[in-house]
Amino acid sequence: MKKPCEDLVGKALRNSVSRRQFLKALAISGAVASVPGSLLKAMEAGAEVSYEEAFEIFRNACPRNCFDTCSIKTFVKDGMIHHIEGAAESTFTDGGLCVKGYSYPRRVYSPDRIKYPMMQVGRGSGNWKRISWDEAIDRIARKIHEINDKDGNLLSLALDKYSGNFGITHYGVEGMMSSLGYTTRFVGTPCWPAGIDAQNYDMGEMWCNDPEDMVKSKYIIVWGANPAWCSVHSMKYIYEAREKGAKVVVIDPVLTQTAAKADQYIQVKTAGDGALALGMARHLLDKGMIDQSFVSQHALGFEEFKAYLKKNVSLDWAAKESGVPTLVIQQLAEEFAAADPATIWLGYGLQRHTNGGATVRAIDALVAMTGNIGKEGGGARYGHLRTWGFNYNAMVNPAPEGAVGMMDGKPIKGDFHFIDGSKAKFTDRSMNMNQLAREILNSADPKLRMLWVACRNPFSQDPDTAQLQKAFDTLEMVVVVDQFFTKTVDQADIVLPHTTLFEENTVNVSYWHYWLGINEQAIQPMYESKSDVQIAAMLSKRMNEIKAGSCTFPVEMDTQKWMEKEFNQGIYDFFGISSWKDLRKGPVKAKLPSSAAWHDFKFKTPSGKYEFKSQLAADHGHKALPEYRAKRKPTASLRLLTPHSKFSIHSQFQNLDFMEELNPEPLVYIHPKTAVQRGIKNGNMVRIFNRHGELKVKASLTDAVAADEIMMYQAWFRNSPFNVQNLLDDEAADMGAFKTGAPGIATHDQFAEIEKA
Ligand SMILES: Nc1nc2c(c(=O)[nH]1)N[C@H]1C(S)=C(S)[C@@H](COP(=O)(O)OP(=O)(O)OC[C@H]3O[C@@H](n4cnc5c(=O)[nH]c(N)nc54)[C@H](O)[C@@H]3O)O[C@H]1N2
Ligand SMILES: Nc1nc2c(c(=O)[nH]1)N[C@H]1C(S)=C(S)[C@@H](COP(=O)(O)OP(=O)(O)OC[C@H]3O[C@@H](n4cnc5c(=O)[nH]c(N)nc54)[C@H](O)[C@@H]3O)O[C@H]1N2
Ligand SMILES: [Mo]
Repeated sequence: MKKPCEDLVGKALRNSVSRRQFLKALAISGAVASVPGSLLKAMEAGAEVSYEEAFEIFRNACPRNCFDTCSIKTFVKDGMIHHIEGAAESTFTDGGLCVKGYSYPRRVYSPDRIKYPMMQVGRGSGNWKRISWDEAIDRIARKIHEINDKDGNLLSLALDKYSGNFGITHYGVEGMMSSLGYTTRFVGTPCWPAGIDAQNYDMGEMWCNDPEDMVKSKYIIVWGANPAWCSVHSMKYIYEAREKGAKVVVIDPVLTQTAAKADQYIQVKTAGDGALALGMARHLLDKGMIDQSFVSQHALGFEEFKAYLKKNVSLDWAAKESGVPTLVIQQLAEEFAAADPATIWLGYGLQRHTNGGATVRAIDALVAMTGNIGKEGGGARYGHLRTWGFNYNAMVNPAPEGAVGMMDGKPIKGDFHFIDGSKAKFTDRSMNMNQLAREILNSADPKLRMLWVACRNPFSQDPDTAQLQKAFDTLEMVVVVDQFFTKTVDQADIVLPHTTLFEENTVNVSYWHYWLGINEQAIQPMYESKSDVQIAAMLSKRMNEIKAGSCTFPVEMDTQKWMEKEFNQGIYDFFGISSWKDLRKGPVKAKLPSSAAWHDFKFKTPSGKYEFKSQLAADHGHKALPEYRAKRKPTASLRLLTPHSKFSIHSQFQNLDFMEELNPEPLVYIHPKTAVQRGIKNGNMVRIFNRHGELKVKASLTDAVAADEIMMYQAWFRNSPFNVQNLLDDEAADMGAFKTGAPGIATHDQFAEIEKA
């Protein structure tokens, strides 16, 4: 029986066993690719084998869309990955990985990987046939030329790319598109847009304290985030703060693993958090527990906010709307204001609501009025992009001579946005990534003909499967670049095999911590897999062979050279290195003048102050003040939550054998009261349905969820029809368009019915 790597490696690290024992443990368990026989023999005979010398060691970085962006050390023998470790040089990664991270060798060497370019005869038929790279690229290039010849432009060619890999060189996919001409781009993100806009209105930028400085906090509220699963490396700072006497409170509709580890858990009514925050603010006003110097010196509009609270917010109202008793609101507010410093971690789950942006503004206001902004150990922690100042050279390509970005004599409106929302100068057509199905179906002048999907799995991650199927059925060609036969690959005409992180070079930073690391190619690409940028180069070559000058992307691509080109003096200075080569010795941390965001109180808002009252927000159609915004009206009797799982990152990892052993099947979590009313017993198969679709899954009874809610973790179980997206619609969040080009998505404002199957 295979043992999960996490247990073994975790145990080895915890017990500080010698390296030799550690190796032996791994080898004996069969948990990783086999140990070379000679090494094993030597170890068994007790001979001294130098651990470091036995392997070639490479530096890697986990490129997943995750707070932790771990620094990895990869141990290679005879061209095979023997095992991986968290890099000890990063105090954040601290020598350990998460359960997903330790399963990486299973991903690289999975027999399920896409091995060659393939063509599906009849989309959705499963009738795949192997084709050569030349044939695959030729078919794609010819289709692009055909579109250009027919339409006179490439606006019916669209790109859907998001977070499968955040390695910087992967922005070369966007570069490939712009080097073909003006196309259609799906912009925005499903992650965090409402909160980004909210923090921009309040402070002029999304910026957060170094997570490592949470150890300095005296009071930590984790509000709608689940770091015990989604940012495991942050938990050690929370624990350390607690050991030093800090109180930890978790506010979440679900009693999560993070909540289970806190001093206090507050079960809030989903989407009622804004009322809770404003109720706390009102109480602090009544108690006079305001940081007068902050609100008078560094803030704008506090008097107006005060007037709003006095007129519109009562504790009874806040209690009713949030489901949190008035006494608890009072206690929480007083404790938070009395502690110095106190901090709030605002999760991304918290803002995937029709009122998510307004909620984030209300919580920011609470942190600001208690004087916790700009303070080490304080802060309204959401995310940052301060370390992302690369060259993005693979992305910066001019359109070919004569490329058309205009229609009917009118410029095509819309801009392409980088991950931080900053605008590039393309005149592509933008469409909302969070409404992919609707946008494809509604597209006109020109109607979308062709879709390129990379680092993205819409059939697993986007709402309304039925609608998405209809939309894909209207497309003339779908190309997917991926590593596994995902639900989206099922709907492709051509699939191109992509390398894993161990088979290419790139560079990685985080949107949470302040570390930088390179990702070196540790092994030869498996099978015929290639990196996104290499694929772009092949396409460019063929495009130009067919018609010279039709693509400006480089036609040769060495991923290491390309990675090197991402660095600039700004990055070197910020991280205190003189060359990217220094990163071969391990990851480095940015040289921060303070661990606190906004330590100099120079906010980037129009007024230069913290804006309780934001004219910009008002100009964008929102309230100027952080006012409460009512919840979405239910469309079925139970609220449906589909948050992130411990065993997967979205559609990645749950399909691996290790994960199936740990987490063999999907479940729906349902409160015993709700189950009794419907005659459902623990382990029964149930049907969950609403106006969009249905699914069948096994019930697990737990009072960790509220009686009026049900919960399933989103994940891709291979060989299973399970898909939470069957039940979701594409309702937008209130904010997000300002900085990310499209509003966020109200993933957690969804509703469904449940019955015994
Ligand atoms: N119901 C529900 N839906 C959600 C969410 C939720 O909470 N509930 N969360 C949303 C959030 S926050 C997010 S960020 C999105 C994530 O949605 P996606 O960005 O689609 O995320 P992943 O499933 O991680 O990755 C997509 C694909 O990229 C592939 N991939 C990995 N590496 C590479 C590479 O280097 N190149 C290429 N070409 N492909 C690669 C993976 O194999 C995978 O199939 O999902 C959203 N959808
Ligand atoms: N293991 C693992 N780690 C991940 C990911 C993953 O899929 N798996 N995904 C990565 C990505 S792309 C992202 S965006 C982050 C997400 O990281 P998190 O924000 O930590 O995770 P989510 O699951 O999106 O949501 C967090 C919590 O929000 C709660 N929530 C939902 N609605 C509300 C509400 O109205 N009020 C309150 N108070 N809470 C609410 C959910 O119950 C959930 O416990 O994690 C990253 N890390
Ligand atoms: Mo996300």
